[in-house]
Amino acid sequence: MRRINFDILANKVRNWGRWGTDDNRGTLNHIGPDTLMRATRSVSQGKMFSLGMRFDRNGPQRHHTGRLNPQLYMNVMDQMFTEAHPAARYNDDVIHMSLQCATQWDALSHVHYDGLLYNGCAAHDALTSTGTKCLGVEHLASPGIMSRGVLLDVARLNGVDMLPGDHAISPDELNRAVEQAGVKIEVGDIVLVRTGQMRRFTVLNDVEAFNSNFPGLSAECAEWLYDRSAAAVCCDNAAVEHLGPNTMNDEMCLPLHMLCLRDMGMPLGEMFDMEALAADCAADGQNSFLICAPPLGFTGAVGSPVNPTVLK
Ligand code: UVW
Repeated sequence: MRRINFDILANKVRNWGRWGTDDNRGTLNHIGPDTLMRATRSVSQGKMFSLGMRFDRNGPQRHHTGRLNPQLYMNVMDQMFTEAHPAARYNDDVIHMSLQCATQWDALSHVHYDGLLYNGCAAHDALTSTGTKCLGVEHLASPGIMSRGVLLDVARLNGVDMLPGDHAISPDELNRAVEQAGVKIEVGDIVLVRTGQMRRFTVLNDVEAFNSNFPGLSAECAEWLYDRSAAAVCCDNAAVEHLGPNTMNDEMCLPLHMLCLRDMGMPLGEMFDMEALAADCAADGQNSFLICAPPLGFTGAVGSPVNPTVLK
């Protein structure tokens, strides 16, 4: 298929070489001391929120997709340390899971096209069965991901609990959500977009609906994020972007993934549960806060689970 609009957009947002030829952190480089100090100034109330889902066998993955909900096994139970102290015992556990199964970061190596990943890294050199040699999630884990976060509650903007599955969020809608939030997006901010999709899983308990059609960002939002020098974007759905029955027929499959991860170098935060935070923001009118969401440093992994923590 010929690519015209996609390639124009990709050329506009491409950050290759901007932070050096061996850069692995992409737009997280926008987070400097000024951004972090601004983040601390958004903390004034001592309220804390977790945006992480539970990690267990009843997670949002369906069996046929190849992604596995966490399977936890106790491999050591009620074990004695030493016969000298029989009363002192310990327990250990093991987990088998897809790193992408619940609240998680996509590393910059998660997707690619035309044989190249972010910063021009060649897929055939980088990708191996034991992990990626470049752009692994370990580079996002150190020194971590922390910044000022801004909640853009697009569901609330539209006066609904959940946007319908065919809703593709436009850049203009993001502008209106920024106006509603009363905050200007500044260099290095992490943008959190709420669609209400998480409720299809946590409230309606409907795994099919949660995974079928996602309200989410349209591909054009990549340029919006680029223009504002955002550090990352997170959403309460499983792909950040809008996915519906027709979206795979576009010029590019998963266009926002390709533009953000591969061209811009922007990590995507998926399945962030923003419900409690959004209710609080609607109540107190404060839509900016400190967010701390470091992935785990799995060497060579293309993503990582995370338990994002917000402090207001
Ligand atoms: C894919 O399905 C490729 O991506 P994600 O899990 O990031 O939505």
